[in-house]
Amino acid sequence: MKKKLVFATGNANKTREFREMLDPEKYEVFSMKEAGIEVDIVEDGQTFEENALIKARAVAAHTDSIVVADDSGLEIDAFGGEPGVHSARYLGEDTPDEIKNQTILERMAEVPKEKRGARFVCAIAAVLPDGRELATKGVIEGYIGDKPMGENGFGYDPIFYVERYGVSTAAISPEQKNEISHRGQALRQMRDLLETL
Ligand code: ITT
Repeated sequence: MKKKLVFATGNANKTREFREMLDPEKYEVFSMKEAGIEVDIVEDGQTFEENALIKARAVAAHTDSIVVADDSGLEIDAFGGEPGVHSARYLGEDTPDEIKNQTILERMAEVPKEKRGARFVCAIAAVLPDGRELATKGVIEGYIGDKPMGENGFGYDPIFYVERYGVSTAAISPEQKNEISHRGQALRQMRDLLETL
Protein backbone atom coordinates (compact mmCIF):
# COMPACT_ATOMS: atom_id res chain seq x y z
CA MET A 1 0.00 0.00 0.00
CA LYS A 2 1.20 3.50 -0.79
CA LYS A 3 2.42 5.58 2.14
CA LYS A 4 0.70 8.93 2.42
CA LEU A 5 3.05 11.77 3.39
CA VAL A 6 2.22 15.36 4.12
CA PHE A 7 5.24 17.53 3.44
CA ALA A 8 5.28 20.41 5.95
CA THR A 9 6.78 23.10 3.72
CA GLY A 10 5.71 26.22 1.91
CA ASN A 11 8.72 25.94 -0.41
CA ALA A 12 7.67 24.64 -3.85
CA ASN A 13 11.26 23.84 -4.85
CA LYS A 14 11.77 21.57 -1.85
CA THR A 15 8.48 19.85 -2.69
CA ARG A 16 9.61 19.33 -6.30
CA GLU A 17 12.91 17.78 -5.18
CA PHE A 18 11.08 15.52 -2.70
CA ARG A 19 8.74 14.31 -5.42
CA GLU A 20 11.64 13.70 -7.81
CA MET A 21 13.27 11.43 -5.23
CA LEU A 22 10.31 9.47 -3.85
CA ASP A 23 8.91 6.59 -5.93
CA PRO A 24 5.32 7.58 -6.83
CA GLU A 25 4.41 3.87 -6.71
CA LYS A 26 5.31 3.85 -3.01
CA TYR A 27 4.57 7.36 -1.79
CA GLU A 28 1.76 9.81 -2.23
CA VAL A 29 3.18 13.21 -1.30
CA PHE A 30 0.77 16.00 -0.38
CA SER A 31 1.81 19.58 0.15
CA MET A 32 0.28 21.32 3.18
CA LYS A 33 -1.96 23.21 0.78
CA GLU A 34 -3.13 19.98 -0.89
CA ALA A 35 -3.82 18.52 2.55
CA GLY A 36 -5.84 21.64 3.39
CA ILE A 37 -3.55 22.57 6.28
CA GLU A 38 -2.73 26.17 7.05
CA VAL A 39 -0.53 26.87 10.04
CA ASP A 40 1.74 29.73 10.90
CA ILE A 41 4.93 28.13 12.15
CA VAL A 42 7.49 30.02 14.22
CA GLU A 43 10.88 28.52 13.40
CA ASP A 44 12.68 29.58 16.54
CA GLY A 45 14.98 26.60 16.98
CA GLN A 46 18.75 27.02 17.27
CA THR A 47 19.56 24.15 14.91
CA PHE A 48 18.29 22.68 11.64
CA GLU A 49 17.19 19.56 13.57
CA GLU A 50 15.11 21.58 16.05
CA ASN A 51 13.44 23.60 13.32
CA ALA A 52 12.59 20.53 11.23
CA LEU A 53 10.93 18.96 14.27
CA ILE A 54 9.05 22.20 15.10
CA LYS A 55 7.59 22.25 11.57
CA ALA A 56 6.71 18.53 11.53
CA ARG A 57 5.03 18.68 14.95
CA ALA A 58 3.03 21.79 14.07
CA VAL A 59 1.56 20.14 10.97
CA ALA A 60 1.15 16.71 12.58
CA ALA A 61 -1.34 18.31 14.96
CA HIS A 62 -3.66 18.73 11.95
CA THR A 63 -3.49 15.34 10.20
CA ASP A 64 -3.44 11.59 10.74
CA SER A 65 -0.90 11.10 7.94
CA ILE A 66 2.86 10.83 8.29
CA VAL A 67 4.27 14.37 8.32
CA VAL A 68 7.73 15.11 6.99
CA ALA A 69 9.51 18.48 7.31
CA ASP A 70 12.79 19.84 5.95
CA ASP A 71 14.90 22.56 7.50
CA SER A 72 17.92 23.46 5.48
CA GLY A 73 20.39 26.20 4.72
CA LEU A 74 23.81 27.34 3.65
CA GLU A 75 26.75 27.68 6.05
CA ILE A 76 29.55 29.93 4.77
CA ASP A 77 32.90 29.58 6.58
CA ALA A 78 33.96 33.16 5.83
CA PHE A 79 30.78 34.37 7.59
CA GLY A 80 31.29 32.17 10.67
CA GLY A 81 28.64 29.69 9.48
CA GLU A 82 25.98 32.26 8.58
CA PRO A 83 23.35 32.38 7.16
CA GLY A 84 22.85 28.84 8.53
CA VAL A 85 19.42 28.45 10.13
CA HIS A 86 18.65 32.00 9.00
CA SER A 87 19.09 31.16 5.30
CA ALA A 88 15.50 31.89 4.25
CA ARG A 89 15.41 35.20 6.17
CA TYR A 90 18.97 36.28 5.32
CA LEU A 91 19.12 39.81 3.80
CA GLY A 92 15.31 39.93 4.01
CA GLU A 93 12.68 37.21 3.55
CA ASP A 94 11.31 38.90 0.40
CA THR A 95 14.66 39.83 -1.15
CA PRO A 96 15.02 37.97 -4.48
CA ASP A 97 17.56 35.14 -4.51
CA GLU A 98 19.58 36.85 -7.28
CA ILE A 99 20.14 39.90 -5.03
CA LYS A 100 21.07 37.74 -2.04
CA ASN A 101 23.54 35.76 -4.13
CA GLN A 102 25.04 38.91 -5.67
CA THR A 103 25.42 40.47 -2.21
CA ILE A 104 27.21 37.40 -0.86
CA LEU A 105 29.57 37.41 -3.85
CA GLU A 106 30.33 41.11 -3.32
CA ARG A 107 31.02 40.61 0.40
CA MET A 108 33.35 37.75 -0.48
CA ALA A 109 35.13 39.50 -3.35
CA GLU A 110 38.46 39.57 -1.47
CA VAL A 111 38.19 36.06 0.02
CA PRO A 112 40.70 33.62 -1.56
CA LYS A 113 39.56 30.21 -2.86
CA GLU A 114 40.93 28.25 0.11
CA LYS A 115 38.75 30.30 2.49
CA ARG A 116 35.54 30.11 0.42
CA GLY A 117 34.36 26.82 1.95
CA ALA A 118 30.62 26.34 2.47
CA ARG A 119 28.10 23.58 2.94
CA PHE A 120 24.42 22.94 2.46
CA VAL A 121 22.82 21.22 5.45
CA CYS A 122 19.41 19.55 5.53
CA ALA A 123 17.63 18.10 8.55
CA ILE A 124 14.50 16.07 7.89
CA ALA A 125 12.08 15.21 10.66
CA ALA A 126 9.04 12.96 10.52
CA VAL A 127 6.18 12.64 12.95
CA LEU A 128 4.18 9.41 12.66
CA PRO A 129 0.44 9.09 13.38
CA ASP A 130 1.28 7.23 16.62
CA GLY A 131 3.46 10.12 17.78
CA ARG A 132 6.85 8.55 17.08
CA GLU A 133 9.46 10.96 15.74
CA LEU A 134 12.27 10.26 13.26
CA ALA A 135 15.18 12.48 12.23
CA THR A 136 17.89 12.39 9.57
CA LYS A 137 20.52 14.82 8.31
CA GLY A 138 22.55 15.38 5.14
CA VAL A 139 25.49 17.65 4.37
CA ILE A 140 27.18 18.54 1.11
CA GLU A 141 30.52 20.32 1.19
CA GLY A 142 31.41 22.90 -1.45
CA TYR A 143 32.58 26.46 -1.91
CA ILE A 144 31.23 29.84 -2.91
CA GLY A 145 32.17 30.45 -6.55
CA ASP A 146 33.20 33.80 -8.03
CA LYS A 147 30.05 34.27 -10.12
CA PRO A 148 26.50 32.91 -10.31
CA MET A 149 26.22 29.91 -12.62
CA GLY A 150 23.40 27.72 -13.95
CA GLU A 151 19.63 27.85 -14.32
CA ASN A 152 18.56 24.77 -12.34
CA GLY A 153 17.89 24.41 -8.63
CA PHE A 154 16.83 27.36 -6.47
CA GLY A 155 17.96 29.64 -3.65
CA TYR A 156 21.73 29.67 -3.20
CA ASP A 157 22.40 26.97 -5.81
CA PRO A 158 23.89 29.37 -8.43
CA ILE A 159 26.76 30.40 -6.12
CA PHE A 160 27.35 27.02 -4.39
CA TYR A 161 29.99 25.07 -6.30
CA VAL A 162 31.04 21.46 -5.78
CA GLU A 163 34.58 20.18 -6.43
CA ARG A 164 33.27 16.99 -8.06
CA TYR A 165 31.84 18.92 -11.02
CA GLY A 166 33.71 22.23 -10.71
CA VAL A 167 30.40 24.02 -11.29
CA SER A 168 27.47 25.17 -9.16
CA THR A 169 24.58 22.96 -8.08
CA ALA A 170 22.40 25.08 -10.39
CA ALA A 171 24.56 23.99 -13.35
CA ILE A 172 24.13 20.23 -12.90
CA SER A 173 20.98 18.26 -13.71
CA PRO A 174 18.26 17.79 -11.07
CA GLU A 175 19.20 14.06 -10.99
CA GLN A 176 22.86 14.89 -10.36
CA LYS A 177 21.93 17.37 -7.62
CA ASN A 178 19.58 14.91 -5.91
CA GLU A 179 22.27 12.22 -5.99
CA ILE A 180 24.80 14.29 -4.03
CA SER A 181 22.76 16.97 -2.24
CA HIS A 182 22.13 17.50 1.46
CA ARG A 183 18.41 16.96 0.82
CA GLY A 184 19.04 13.81 -1.25
CA GLN A 185 21.17 12.30 1.52
CA ALA A 186 18.72 13.16 4.30
CA LEU A 187 15.67 12.07 2.31
CA ARG A 188 17.17 8.69 1.32
CA GLN A 189 17.93 8.01 4.99
CA MET A 190 14.39 9.01 5.95
CA ARG A 191 12.97 6.81 3.17
CA ASP A 192 14.97 3.87 4.57
CA LEU A 193 13.62 4.52 8.07
CA LEU A 194 10.04 4.76 6.79
CA GLU A 195 10.52 1.46 4.88
CA THR A 196 11.11 -0.33 8.18
CA LEU A 197 7.77 0.76 9.66
P1 ITT B 1 9.79 25.91 4.71
O1 ITT B 1 10.30 26.37 6.05
O2 ITT B 1 8.35 26.23 4.50
O3 ITT B 1 10.12 24.47 4.41
P2 ITT B 1 11.79 27.73 3.67
O4 ITT B 1 12.22 28.11 2.28
O5 ITT B 1 11.48 28.85 4.62
O6 ITT B 1 10.54 26.74 3.54
P3 ITT B 1 14.00 26.93 5.34
O7 ITT B 1 13.55 27.70 6.51
O8 ITT B 1 14.49 25.52 5.57
O9 ITT B 1 12.86 26.76 4.26
O10 ITT B 1 15.10 27.78 4.60
C1 ITT B 1 15.99 27.19 3.75
C2 ITT B 1 16.59 28.21 2.80
O11 ITT B 1 17.93 27.75 2.51
C3 ITT B 1 15.85 28.23 1.47
O12 ITT B 1 14.89 29.24 1.42
C4 ITT B 1 16.98 28.43 0.47
O13 ITT B 1 17.24 29.79 0.33
C5 ITT B 1 18.17 27.76 1.14
N1 ITT B 1 18.31 26.38 0.63
C6 ITT B 1 17.94 25.21 1.25
N2 ITT B 1 18.17 24.16 0.46
C7 ITT B 1 18.68 24.65 -0.69
C8 ITT B 1 19.09 24.05 -1.89
O14 ITT B 1 18.99 22.76 -2.11
N3 ITT B 1 19.57 24.86 -2.85
C9 ITT B 1 19.65 26.18 -2.66
N4 ITT B 1 19.26 26.84 -1.58
C10 ITT B 1 18.78 26.07 -0.58
